[in-house]
Parts: sequence; structure tokens; C-alpha cells
Amino acid sequence: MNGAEALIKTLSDGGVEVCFANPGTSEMQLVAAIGRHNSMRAILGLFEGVVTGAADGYGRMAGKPAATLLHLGPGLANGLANLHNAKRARTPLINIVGDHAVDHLQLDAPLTSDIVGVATPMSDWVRTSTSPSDLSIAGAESIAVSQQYPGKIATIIAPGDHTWTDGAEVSPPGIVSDAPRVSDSEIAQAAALMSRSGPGALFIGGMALREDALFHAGRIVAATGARIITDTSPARLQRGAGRVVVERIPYFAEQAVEFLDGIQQIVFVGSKPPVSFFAYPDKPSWLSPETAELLKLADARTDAEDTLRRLADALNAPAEPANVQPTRDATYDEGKLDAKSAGIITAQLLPENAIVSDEGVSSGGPFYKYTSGAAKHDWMCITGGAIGQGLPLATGAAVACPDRKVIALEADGSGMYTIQALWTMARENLDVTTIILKNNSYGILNIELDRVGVANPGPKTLSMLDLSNPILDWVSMSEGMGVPATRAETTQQFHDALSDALAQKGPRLIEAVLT
Ligand SMILES: Cc1ncc(C[n+]2csc(CCOP(=O)(O)OP(=O)(O)O)c2C)c(N)n1
Repeated sequence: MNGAEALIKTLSDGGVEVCFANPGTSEMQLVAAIGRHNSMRAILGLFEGVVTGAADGYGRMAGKPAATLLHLGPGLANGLANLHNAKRARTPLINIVGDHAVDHLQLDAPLTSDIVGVATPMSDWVRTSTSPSDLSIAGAESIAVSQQYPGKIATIIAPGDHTWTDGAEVSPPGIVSDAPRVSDSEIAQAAALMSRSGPGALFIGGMALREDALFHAGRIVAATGARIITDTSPARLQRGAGRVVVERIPYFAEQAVEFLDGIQQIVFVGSKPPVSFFAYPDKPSWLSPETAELLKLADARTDAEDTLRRLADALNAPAEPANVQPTRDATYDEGKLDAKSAGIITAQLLPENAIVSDEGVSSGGPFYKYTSGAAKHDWMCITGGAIGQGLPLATGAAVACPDRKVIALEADGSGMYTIQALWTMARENLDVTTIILKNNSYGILNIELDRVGVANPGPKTLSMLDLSNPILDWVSMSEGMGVPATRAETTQQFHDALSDALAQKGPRLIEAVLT
């Protein structure tokens, strides 16, 4: 077999079932190999940001890597923003990036670039194949690297001649190492700190936000009365009625400082001391109270469930958690649609076990708030802050979990970055309901303009944050890509459109016009 076939079979034998792809000439042997190999699904994305974002969504939900197939340095570069988000989310993911054949590289053909240089900042591991038979060995290593708890970005660079040369063999997958665990003495130290009188908090992230780990966080609350807090944009939070409640730290720094005010001790599990997204004149970047004692018990690469369970046991915590979310009901005024009424309606209709991809930006807050007591679900955020993630993430999540309803909460400006994901949803008949939160604006940046201290911005400045000329027609754009769509301007229209979309299987889009 040739190098391409050996690589694809190695990945598939190692459990990689899906390849999100946008290939070119240098990847043609890989395209052919995937085509011949029945146990790897191939999904075309019409822009590389869709490919990498979908692989992120898949990895967050499946807990194992998808592969991407990308065309040389420029193709990879187009996908970098969503790889950045995936790296911040610690998603397991394997990139296969084609390169020119080794002899061709020295000729400096037009598409030649420093692929290692492009790949390195957004990968945890980069490896260029050194020979046709080495390509599958790189693949085997990438499987083990990508699954280092909770996940890593592994990038393989595949020169064209390594893919087309015969004589290669399948390589056995590398061994995935167990997640490290904290020591008994570290647990004892944390238990002593959590037992102190005065307000305390457990600050958790990453795998600590999964239901099994949250259960023990709730037991710690039962023993100590501590608050449970997480970052502004967690990669995947399991929440809803019956699960342990986690408070999410506010986005704006001064609100975050107020939110944490008075806490005297904080133990970190799966996260680190929070800082503001941006610096602002005369506002803090460090958010924890200056006088609080901070203990970093377990970072994101340390076994979170084990840490929380042992900490709960060390505190002689009760068997059952405190802080369990009750169901929640809210009412809204009928009439014009706004983020609050749309959020309440979404919470009321949210199906059991739904997956939410939240790129709602400035309109997302009420959806998060009112779904707290909805049926159990998973909530995924833009962990790396690079917009253009929401639709691809929903795409990949739907591929990973075909039996679960996926809801993409998508702000209109961010949605335009990777709108091509709609076409992939239609082509693969993915069960995604996209709700476009339409405010015809880069709304959050209008707020930020004021916060950085710009007084009296003129029309030219404001035009850089405005999407109203021309108005985007999401219904036409969606239908043009094969996703049935409807516009909702009132609460009744939104209720009807969402009920209808959720009652069917397959992609739907609702343009929610917000006042
Ligand atoms: C890749 C990337 N480019 C640019 C930005 C800067 N940015 C942050 S929010 C935003 C606009 C968001 O507008 P929209 O998605 O419509 O949401 P709204 O603020 O209106 O709620 C931009 C351009 C970013 N975060 N990431």
C-alpha cells in the first residue's frame, strides 16, 4: 500500500472515524485513500474554518479525535482561528496537512510555505513525515498525542511523495497515557483550606464541568458551603435541572471583580486564576480578590473527577451533592421578540439532552440564564474567543451525536465568518437548529468602544461596527445553502418556528429579529 493508505488505515484502526476535509492537489492520494476506506467518514467543509471548527465540535462531544484534511500552509492558515479555539478548549484533534513532494519543495512553487511555522502556534504537537513508511508512524503517534487528557491538537505534515509511494505499512496506535492525579498531601492541603471559616470557592473548568465530576463538587459544597465558579467561556458544561449548579464568571472585568468580592479562599481544579479577556484603562485584569488565598490543586491536564471525589471524601462530605439545580419557569411579554423572550422560549422548548453551541455574543446571556433550569443539556462556548466558531462547532457536534438535538445560538456578525457550515449541515442532513440572533450590528464592540474610553465616536468609526447596510437576509442565504429557514419577529412567530424545527430531524434556521 502507499503512504496515504497506510496513514488512513492507521488512523481508522486507531479509532478515528471521521475526516472533515477541504483538500487540494497535494492531498489527492489521501482523498483517494479515504474514498477507498469504508470505516472513515468524509465530510466536506467549504472553508477551512468550517473544517477545523467542526473537528473541534466533534472532539468536544465524542471525547476522541476527528481528523481534518487541509491544503498546505494556506489551507491550514484559513483554519487557524478555530484551531486556536480548539486548543484553548483542549479538544482532541488530528490535522493532516499536505505538502509538496520533497524534491518539489526546493523549487519554491507558488503554494510553498513554512507549514511548521504556520502550524506551531495552534498545535500542541507538529510532526513532518520523513519517509513514505514514516507517515503512518506519525499517524499512530498523533492518535496517542491527541488523546492526552483531556485532548491535544496534533498536526501531521504529509509530503505528496510520501503519500503516493508504495511499500508503506499500517502502524499500531501509540499508547495513550493515563491522566496524572494529585497526591494525597495536595488533597489534604486543599481540604484544610476549604475547611477554613469565611467564604470560599471551588473554581473549576475543563473536565470538572462534566456531570460525574460536578456531582463531587456539589458534595464539597454540602460539606463546606463554598461557591462553585467557572470561567466565562467553558468548552463544555453539563447543566440543567437535576445537575449541580456552576456560576459562570461575568465577561466584563469590573463585574467579575464584584462577583468574586469577599471570597477568602479559592481552590482551582481544571482551571487557573481568572483574568479579564482584555485590558482597559483603569480597570483590573486580575480578577481574584487581592487578599484571597489561592490554591492551584489540579490543572486542566490532571484527572478532575478523581481530584474532586478525593477532595470531597477528605472533607467527609455527604454522599449527595448540594446546589442541585431545580426546574425553573419564567414568563415573558408577548409581542416583539427580544433576547429575553427568545431565551425563555428556548428554555421552555429545549429537548432533553440537547447540545447548545453558544456564539450568541451580546445576545446570548438570557439564553444561558433561562436554560439553567431546563432539561439536562451540554453547553459549549467560544473558549478561545475567536468568533466564527458557532456554526462549525454545531456541525461537528451533530456528527458526533446523531441522536441528540443540536442548537446553534448564533450572533449575526459571527455567523457570517463561517456561514458555509450551513451547506455541510444540509449535505449531511445534520440535526441542527440554528437560531440567528439578529441585531444588525457588532453589538458587543459598540459597548467596548465606550469601555476603552472613546468619547463621541463619529459616523465613520461607528460604521465599522454596523451591519445594517445592506441588511443581511439569513432566510435567503440559508435556503441558498439547502437549509430550510424562517424569520421570526414576534414571540409567537419564534415559538412556532422553534417548536416546528425541534419537532423534525434535520437542519433548520430561524432568523430571530431582536429588538
Ligand atoms: C476571529 C475574530 N475576529 C474578530 C473578533 C473581534 N470581535 C469580537 S465580537 C465581534 C463582533 C460580534 O458581532 P456579532 O457576532 O454580531 O455579535 P453581537 O456583538 O452583535 O452580539 C468581533 C468582530 C474576534 N473576537 N475574533
